[in-house]
Amino acid sequence: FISFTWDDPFLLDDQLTEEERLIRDSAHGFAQSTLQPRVIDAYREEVDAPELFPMMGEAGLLGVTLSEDYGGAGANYVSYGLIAREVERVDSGYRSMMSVQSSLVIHPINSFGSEEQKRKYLPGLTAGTLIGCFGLTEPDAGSDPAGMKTTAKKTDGGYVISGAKTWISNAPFADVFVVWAKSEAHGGAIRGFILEKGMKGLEAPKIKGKLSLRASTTGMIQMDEIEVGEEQLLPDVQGLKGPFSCLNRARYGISWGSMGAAEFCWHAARQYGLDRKQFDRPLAATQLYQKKLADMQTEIALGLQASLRVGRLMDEGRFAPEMISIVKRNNCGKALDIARQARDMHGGNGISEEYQVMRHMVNLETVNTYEGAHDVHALILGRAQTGIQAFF
Ligand code: TGC
Ligand code: FAD
Repeated sequence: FISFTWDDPFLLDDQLTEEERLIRDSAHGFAQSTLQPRVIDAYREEVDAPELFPMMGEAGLLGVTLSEDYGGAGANYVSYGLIAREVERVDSGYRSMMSVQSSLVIHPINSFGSEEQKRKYLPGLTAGTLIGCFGLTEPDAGSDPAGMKTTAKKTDGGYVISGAKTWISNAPFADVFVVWAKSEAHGGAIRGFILEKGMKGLEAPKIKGKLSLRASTTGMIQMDEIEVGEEQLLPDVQGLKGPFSCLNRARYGISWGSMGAAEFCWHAARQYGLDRKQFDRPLAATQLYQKKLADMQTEIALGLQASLRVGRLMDEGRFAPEMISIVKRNNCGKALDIARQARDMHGGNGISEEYQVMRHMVNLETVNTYEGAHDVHALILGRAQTGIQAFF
């Protein structure tokens, strides 16, 4: 047998291509040199950081799966997942900024947009000189987006859009808003529209006082009879499969990202246990401490392996959304458990910002809720295996 690599138990690294390893290493370098030094202050002060988008763009982190024609890297979904893992190793909020831009703004414009829309928005979005946001959730329609109240009414040559979206990442400083509305002209079907900062009737106030994901800016989108031309409609999709196909990609990325946050917490707890002595021996010399480390190692190794498998299937065009529900639900839930354990294993120091585990822990509360809450993914999986709808 070979010697065991404690921090890569199933030799995930061996299962990556040379190109994937290069992308992973470059994302790791950017995350550690540019994001890590600022995150503790940014989180405490709830800083808005739009300047990070062009920096992420230059580092090649935005729209990696997009073809090079529109400024992407033409990379695969495994690479996208590896980037999410490296960014979220620093903070879930920074990964959020990136994954909204890539999966929820660049993807729908690329997949459902006209050639003019692609040429107009995609190069700026991949460069990070344009910032995007995705408006699906409403005050009265969270887990059930079919209940949305935002409407698009037909006018001569366009639409009038009215409604409110809430809990929207990047909205307060976004230039490009992909919003979903029920369109009367299409029999009440949900359609996607691209709004732009500065349009009359569009406001995006910041939601202040978040106790989680404080390094990522979140806001509302208030739409008061915004008049747009026909060219702002995403022409090539109709119905909930439009936003859901974006969510597939973002949820998949989150399955990797949450494991990055969990790995940070695991490594921190291991090191803390080796360094800190109580009762004349390191904490890591106790059975309880080692059992917790073993549990963390096991869940992370299994979670990463599962995400890699789903990524490979996505790259082969053989994935089902339910596969993504399994890894999003499992990895977020397990990461949250691991972060809570790591916080406990740090004792009193665990509540200090300096040790960073508690920041990850409270971030993961959001990650477990957004992009389909933990229990909502259970219902998706329950429906897939029983054929019975248990949402209502
Ligand atoms: P349902 O009847 O199941 O489906 C309606 C239509 O959609 C199609 N569909 C999908 N298509 C692609 N991918 C998927 N995953 C799909 N799931 C469903 C389906 O085939 C059908 O198409 P058609 O042509 O027959 O009309 O719809 P439902 O209303 O029963 O769905 C229920 C449920 C609970 C599964 C769904 O509403 C759900 O997933 N809710 C969770 C909502 C959610 O995840 N919101 C996320 C908002 S965005 C966000 O959180 C961003 S945070 C990002 C960050 O900062 O990182
Ligand atoms: P609810 O749907 O009210 O759910 C509350 C609880 O009830 C949850 O535990 C849920 O699991 C449970 N529940 C709901 N329905 C059922 C059921 N049928 N059976 C059993 N239990 C159920 N949205 C966007 O569109 N774009 C964004 O960029 C975005 N960014 C976000 C950023 C942050 C920081 C946060 C916190 C949220 C963001 N969201 C975004 C919104 C997010 O997707 C929603 O919060 C999420 O979908 C849950 O909706 P809700 O908050 O209305 O909770």
